[in-house]
Amino acid sequence: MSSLKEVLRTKVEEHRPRMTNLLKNYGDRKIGEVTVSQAIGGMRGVKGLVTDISYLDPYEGIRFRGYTINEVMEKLPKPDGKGYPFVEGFMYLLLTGEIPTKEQALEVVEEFKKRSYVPSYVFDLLNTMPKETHPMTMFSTAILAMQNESVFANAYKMGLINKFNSWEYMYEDVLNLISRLPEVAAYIYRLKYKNGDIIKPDKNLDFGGNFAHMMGIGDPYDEVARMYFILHSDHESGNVSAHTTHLVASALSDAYLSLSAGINGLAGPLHGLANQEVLGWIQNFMKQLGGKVPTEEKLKDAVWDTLNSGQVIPGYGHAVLRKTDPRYTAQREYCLKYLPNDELFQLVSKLYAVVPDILREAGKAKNPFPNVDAQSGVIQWYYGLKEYDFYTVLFGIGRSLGVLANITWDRALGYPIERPKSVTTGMLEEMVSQSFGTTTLVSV
Ligand code: HAX
Repeated sequence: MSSLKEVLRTKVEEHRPRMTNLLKNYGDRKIGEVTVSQAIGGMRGVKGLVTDISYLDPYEGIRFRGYTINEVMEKLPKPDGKGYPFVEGFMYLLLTGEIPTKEQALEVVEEFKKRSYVPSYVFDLLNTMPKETHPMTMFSTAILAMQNESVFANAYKMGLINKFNSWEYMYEDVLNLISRLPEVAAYIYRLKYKNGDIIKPDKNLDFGGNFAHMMGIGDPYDEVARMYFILHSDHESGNVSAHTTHLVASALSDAYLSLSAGINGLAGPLHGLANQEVLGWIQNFMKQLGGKVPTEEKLKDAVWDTLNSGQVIPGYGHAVLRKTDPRYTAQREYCLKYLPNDELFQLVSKLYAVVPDILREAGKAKNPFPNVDAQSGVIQWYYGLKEYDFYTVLFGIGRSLGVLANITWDRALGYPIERPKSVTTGMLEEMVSQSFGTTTLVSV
């Protein structure tokens, strides 16, 4: 066994008294208020979740365990001769808050390999699904099917779970599940787009390297995979995929049930599916222009046409961020270094030059800047992964790292079942009329 679990155990034991102290001595202290527009408007900005895995500042962007994207990429150990860190070492950081040594990262690499067996019934199930099924549906179905393997569910059935040890069973499921995801995802890809010509895993490779190998894409796609999974891993806990995973886990559902639900949320076009939407949208207006690279004027027309038809510009805007997403910037920097002359990259760059001003002029979006999804398809396309409805599955592998680290800690800290309170529209009307000392509401 790697030292990861023992380090995590120490961290959990150190952290528990902090939570107990807050609850016991400061439980009634207010940390915010909820307005009518927040109650109606998707709880935007309501502080009602606690996580230490990552924090999203509206102007700075994401920090993982306190480290910026650049710091993570720089500080974490890397495979020999490679520029991006081991995904396994990054998982060590998410779980423990500590940068692992190379030796510790390699221990987790071995741990993942030992756990990576995918039961054959998962492949049988995928084989029987209709060919046109969306790959995110296949991915979520495969994860759900593996619930049969849950160590947590089995221990629960046997009456072995209590408040103190439940995180250890969750941890087992989390590591097993993550280590299987690359093979499941690559299988879906090859089954759906490469006539079922499946490539077996190579036990000599790390998470990113093995994924690239099973996808059948040569170097440096292993580097792209490592970068991509790390960038997409976590975005604090209020986004749809993270919150859904946390919510489902709060009912003591195991990691398989919880992650499958979170992946379904990621599959929505306003969330993770936006990365495929960006490519679809670009291809669509390229087709309308007879395949020609559009001029800036034509691009502006296409953006306005989309807005005027009541649709959103995919890859732009964000519920929390108020600047260009640093995950966008990290991928843009990769493109500037390795594929500066790529036609699609240049087109996406041109969009970056025109969309923010148009969104500002349109006057609705609070954040006119690009998010992670505006750029992520470019790199995939360049390395030959042109089946863009698969892009959200890549996002899903990355996102699993963050949300599964979160639910391990949820169990360790004994977070209870989540159950916010709802009110009726009539109650809201009553509350606002009382607060203005009148029973007459403004008529509409
Ligand atoms: N294009 C057009 N209009 C947009 C917009 C965009 N990219 N972003 C926001 N708006 C509009 C909203 O639709 C909303 O309009 P209404 O008042 O008519 O409903 C208004 O601007 C205010 O929205 P907001 O407060 O700025 O944004 P929200 O917090 O409500 O929503 C979204 C955030 C990311 C969902 C939104 O910006 C959007 O739809 N963007 C396009 C889809 C996208 O790229 N999603 C991926 C986001 C990142 C992510 O989660 N990846 O997984």
